[in-house]
Amino acid sequence: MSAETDYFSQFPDIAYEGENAGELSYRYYDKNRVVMGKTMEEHLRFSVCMWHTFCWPGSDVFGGGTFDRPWLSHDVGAEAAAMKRRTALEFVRKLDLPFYCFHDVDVMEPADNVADYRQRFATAVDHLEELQETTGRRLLWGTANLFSDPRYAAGAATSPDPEVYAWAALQVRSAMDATHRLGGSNYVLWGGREGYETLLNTDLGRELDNFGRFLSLVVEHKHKIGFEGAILIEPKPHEPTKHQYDFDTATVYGFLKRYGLENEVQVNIEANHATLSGHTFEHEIAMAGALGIFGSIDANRGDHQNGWDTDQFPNSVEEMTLAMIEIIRAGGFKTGGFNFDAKVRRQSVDAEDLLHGHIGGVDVLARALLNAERIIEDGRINEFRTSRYAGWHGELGRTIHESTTSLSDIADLAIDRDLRPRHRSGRQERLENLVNRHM
Ligand code: XLS
Ligand code: NI
Ligand code: NI
Repeated sequence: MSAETDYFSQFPDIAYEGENAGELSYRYYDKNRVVMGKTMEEHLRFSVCMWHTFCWPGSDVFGGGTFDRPWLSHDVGAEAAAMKRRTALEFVRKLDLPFYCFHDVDVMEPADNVADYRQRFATAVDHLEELQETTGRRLLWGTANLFSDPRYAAGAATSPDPEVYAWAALQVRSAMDATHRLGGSNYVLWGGREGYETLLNTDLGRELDNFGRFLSLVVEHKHKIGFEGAILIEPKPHEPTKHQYDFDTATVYGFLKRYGLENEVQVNIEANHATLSGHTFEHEIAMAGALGIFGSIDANRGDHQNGWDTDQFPNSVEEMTLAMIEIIRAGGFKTGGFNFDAKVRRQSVDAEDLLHGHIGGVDVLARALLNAERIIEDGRINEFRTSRYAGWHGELGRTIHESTTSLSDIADLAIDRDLRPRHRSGRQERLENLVNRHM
């Protein structure tokens, strides 16, 4: 191994060590342990993201990069890009996690024209194919970055300029073809610039139609190339754009319905995006489950005092347990998984910090899964929930749903029977106590 791939070589391979686990090992994530009929590895399907962990230099809006990573300090040429790819896949192997995720531009050196873009991305994909083979890692999802380049300042699929739209089509076709070739399980679209800054210059109806057209073309391309993974939209209400069209799961569902895509596209729910849209993380999962569009998760957390996407590693066992219960209620992951769309803090400049971030996230989610298993096996919460709706199995409940029943029929039933519904406790405190007993 050359010196450049030695970035993590001073650290051991990370493994499950149980109760007496050292800090650089897993205390709860025992990938082969069977939980509710599946191994932890199959339940959680962990993935490392390229962008925060290998591309972001530790910059913020007030200052430049703080990280001294060898592949970042080089001129960002072909060699640095190759070093980044090698280091990344080796890191995922070292953590013994199955998957990684990338944007097209994360894995290649920059390109500002069509020919360079195509050639450089193709080289990167050849290399990734080789690296997947040698490290035994797989691709959870691929995506195209349609937000960093200045050409996308006014949007990509919602840009007023059709030339920008066509560039976006080039990137998305390339990234979809690459994802397919690399055996990816999903393809993601996050529309960070698909929205507006001011309505004074925005034709909202036209932008939505252009966006709907784009997504229809993506779905058509998926079928054309025979890609069997899921197409996922990642909702976010704002940031970087003032208002983003994919505001939250319910909004995305309405959009999919309007363009006839609700059976073709699912959602990739990010914890911090859920909270930015004024929901809990588990609300977004439950909503996706109820609408039949639950796909995958970007695991992270926000900060309770800050109103932006801080993308920190998840560390609240309680919050993740509540989310895990909803994931299991939604049927668990099929093609999706837990992608760590999370970054270490700007002061966490060492290689070791990247390990602590990921190990912590993995263990918190593993612990949440074990808590969820106990809560579900205890059964009292689900039993209460079921009994709360028991009336819908009775005569009145069934009559309401019969297709021949009218609003007047139901109103007359209320009159004839002189209905006086009894108030019943929702038992919230009891249920919350039951959850806490299993933490
Ligand atoms: C940004 C998004 C982004 C997507 C991929 O807020 O989370 O990282 O996951 O484009
Ligand atoms: Ni994300
Ligand atoms: Ni995000």
